[in-house]
Amino acid sequence: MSTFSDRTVLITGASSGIGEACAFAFAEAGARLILTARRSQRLEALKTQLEQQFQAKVLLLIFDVSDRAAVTAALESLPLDWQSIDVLINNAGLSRGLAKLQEGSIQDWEEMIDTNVKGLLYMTRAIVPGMVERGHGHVINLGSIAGHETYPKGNVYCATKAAVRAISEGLKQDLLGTAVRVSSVDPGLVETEFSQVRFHGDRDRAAAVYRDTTVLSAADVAEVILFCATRPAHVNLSEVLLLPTAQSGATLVHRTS
Ligand code: NDP
Ligand code: 8X3
Repeated sequence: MSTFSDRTVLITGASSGIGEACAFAFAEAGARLILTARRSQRLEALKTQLEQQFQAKVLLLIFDVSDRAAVTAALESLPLDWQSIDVLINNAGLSRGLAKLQEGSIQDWEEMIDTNVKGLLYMTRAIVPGMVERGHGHVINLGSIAGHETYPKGNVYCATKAAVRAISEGLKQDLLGTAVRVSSVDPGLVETEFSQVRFHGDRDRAAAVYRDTTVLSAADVAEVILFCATRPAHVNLSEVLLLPTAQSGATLVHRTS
């Protein structure tokens, strides 16, 4: 029997990057998957691929995590046999802009705060009570090195990831005495669509972030998330800071030229 048979894993932000890589990793481990994001066509294509490659059971929910009513409606629409979520991977998130605070875009700030902090909270608030009731569950939040170290012009993005770190810590405290686990997986540089989103679609500027160095792949991060989720029930990996070998801090990146 595979590790995750009959276990249901909900992944936010599964249409790209780390979330998509988690979908592959958990499908291979035998999980039933609830995949969520806003881009439905991406998710439809992923569902077909996971069904063909792993015979995975996949259910899609298309919604914006920053829209509280949409979160509630999406989760309420789950068929009865999909409602018992065993693992929640709070991955949906983004950075917008890289600017001095005094010159920053308030719209960019609001999008980051609404998605990275409020969206994660809405999902957690809706799903964790069921985990407590059922006596098992695991919340895995995507933090970042940016939650450990603020870097110049990263101000609000770093603040949202510091908030994720505090929320993970607080949730672990509040769940003491239950069997529900909480992990924060905090990567350094990972090559995904992250920088394209940060730079509002400027591909050249995004590519420069990963120039002349070797960063993490989304699959590297998904492997660690799967590792967290497959420890024995009494083991809680609370925080994993996961950096490329070529990175030693938020702004310390070794480049070959
Ligand atoms: P991607 O841009 O590749 O993926 C982001 C995912 O989040 C997409 O699936 C996107 O789906 C989803 N998403 C964004 N906003 C919303 C929203 N409002 N509602 C629902 N879904 C949303 O980036 P990554 O895979 O790199 O990022 C995943 C997480 O990892 C983020 O939390 C990020 O902060 C974190 N992280 C990334 C690092 C990196 O260097 N790449 C390093 C450290 C942490 P859609 O647009 O279809 O809604
Ligand atoms: C993403 C990594 O360093 O670009 O959280 O903020 S970084």
